[in-house]
Amino acid sequence: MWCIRSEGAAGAGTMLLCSLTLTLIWMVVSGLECDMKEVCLGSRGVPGTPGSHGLPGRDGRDGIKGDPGPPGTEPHGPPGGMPGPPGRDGMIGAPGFTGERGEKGEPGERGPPGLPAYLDEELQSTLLEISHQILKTMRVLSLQGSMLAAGEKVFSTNGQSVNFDAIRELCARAGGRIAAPRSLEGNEAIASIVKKHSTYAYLGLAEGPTAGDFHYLDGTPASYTNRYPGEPGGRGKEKCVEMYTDGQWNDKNCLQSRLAICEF
Ligand code: MMA
Ligand code: CA
Repeated sequence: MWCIRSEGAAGAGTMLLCSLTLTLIWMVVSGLECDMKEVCLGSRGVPGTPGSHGLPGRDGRDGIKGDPGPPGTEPHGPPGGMPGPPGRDGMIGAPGFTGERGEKGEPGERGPPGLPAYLDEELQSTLLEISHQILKTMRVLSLQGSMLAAGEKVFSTNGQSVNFDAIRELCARAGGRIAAPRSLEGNEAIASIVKKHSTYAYLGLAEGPTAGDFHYLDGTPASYTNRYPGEPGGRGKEKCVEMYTDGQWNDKNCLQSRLAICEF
C-alpha cells in the first residue's frame, strides 16, 4: 500500500477527494484498516521466500512394545554360513546282543588247603542228605514200575516197540544204552519187564563175522548167555538177539519191532 499526503491546493483538494473516495472503496473491498491521517493505497505484496527449516525437535518417548514377529522362513542359517558347534551327546541306547562266548581263561590260583572230604562234617552231612533223597526217588519210581534196579544197574522201558537201531538211538538220547544181560540177575530183571509187556525185546548184543559168535556192543565177547534150545540157528544171517517172554534168547534179524529196554 502506498499513501499520498494532502498539500492544501484546489487541484490537490479534488485529487484528495478522489483519492479519499478510492481509498474508502479500496478499504471496503480489501478490508484494510487505515489511519484517518493517512491515505492508504496498494495491493498485497508478493509472499516472501520460505524461512529456513528450524532445528530438529527432541526425540519422542519410547512407544509400547510391539507383538512378536512371525517365525522366520529359513530353517537353517543363510547359505554360506559357518556350521554351528556339535550338539550335546544323545541318551544311552538299548543294550546290544550278547556277543560270542570268549575263549576259556587261564586256571585260577590254587585255593587254600581244605579238610579231607571224610573229615568235612558239613560235606558228609550234605552227601548223606542227597543219597537219602535219591533213594526215596528210586523207591517211588520202582513202585510205579518206571524203573527196575538190579545190582549196579537200573533198567527201564518207554513201552514202545521199534527196530534195533531205533532202540539204540533212543537209549543213547536218554543217557543210557540198550539193555544187555551180563548175569542171571540182570537177565531175570530184563525178563520181568518183557513178561510184563507180553512182547519180545532186542538185547544189546550183536553177531560178529563168525556165525554164532555174539558180543556186547562195545565189542567185548558175551560172558553170559541164555540161549533158547537150538539157537543161534541163523548161520550168520541173523545179526541181532531177541529175548523171549521166558527170558531165553534167539538170534534174529534186526528190523523187527521189539520192546525198547534201556540200562543206566
Ligand atoms: C524163526 C526166526 C528164527 C528162529 C526160528 C525158530 C523161522 O525162523 O525167529 O530166528 O530161530 O523161527 O523156529
Ligand atoms: Ca534164530
